[in-house]
Amino acid sequence: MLELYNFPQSTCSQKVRLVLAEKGLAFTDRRLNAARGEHLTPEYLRLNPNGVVPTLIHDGDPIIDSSVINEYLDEVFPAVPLRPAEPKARARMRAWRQYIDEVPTPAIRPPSFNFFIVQNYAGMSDGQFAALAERLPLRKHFYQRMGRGGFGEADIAEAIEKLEASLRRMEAALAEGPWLNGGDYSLADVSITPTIVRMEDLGLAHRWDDKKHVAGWYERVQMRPAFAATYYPGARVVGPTC
Ligand SMILES: N[C@@H](CCC(=O)N[C@@H](CS)C(=O)NCC(=O)O)C(=O)O
Repeated sequence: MLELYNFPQSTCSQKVRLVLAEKGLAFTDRRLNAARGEHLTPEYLRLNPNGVVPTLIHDGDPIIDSSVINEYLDEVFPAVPLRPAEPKARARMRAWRQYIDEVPTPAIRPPSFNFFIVQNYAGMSDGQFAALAERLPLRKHFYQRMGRGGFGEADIAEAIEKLEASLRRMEAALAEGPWLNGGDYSLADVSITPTIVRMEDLGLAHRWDDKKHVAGWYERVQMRPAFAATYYPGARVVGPTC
């Protein structure tokens, strides 16, 4: 009854896999191959016109956008709740999710692309790369800005500054902790986890050397059984040769 179209290494896919695992929900794992453009076929675009993963199929109906999917899962399968019941606490949780969607989630993309995705374009001509960008419903201009050789220094510096600001915001909130939204693990923690994991994979873990609350939170996150289920072998980024 649940199917998830996803890429093993995509942060947005990992967000949804974390929730499915937290809730103990079985699903058919439909792993797409990004390099082969399996997210851009006419069949897939009928499910998700944005041409991105993840897409959840529930009883035959597609649900798209990882944050929307996660709220949907929490509404439909409430036995293990990941949102506070009290309206103001729920609003705070949503404000976290909004901030995470607007700031660190886009910021992790330029260093990620430079580290392990641009290599996929090494063998392409400029014309082939331009044609690929044209096919992307949501990311055409992002790819055009990036170019075949990756993002430049200014884009990477901006991304790192935004990631650092996000860590500082987390550090302040987690002083009250133990979780981002207070006493209970929630969709806010889920939303930021793949970005923190990716920072570690990109060699940026030193950024929380001086943030003991973030470091402690990350240890607790990794101890949750859902973490190992989400980050199965091959789901972490191990470098430009992966
Ligand atoms: N807002 C969407 C964004 C999804 C998204 O950007 N997915 C990326 C992987 S994390 C993707 O499919 N990229 C395809 C591409 O770059 O061609 C969500 O949260 O689901």
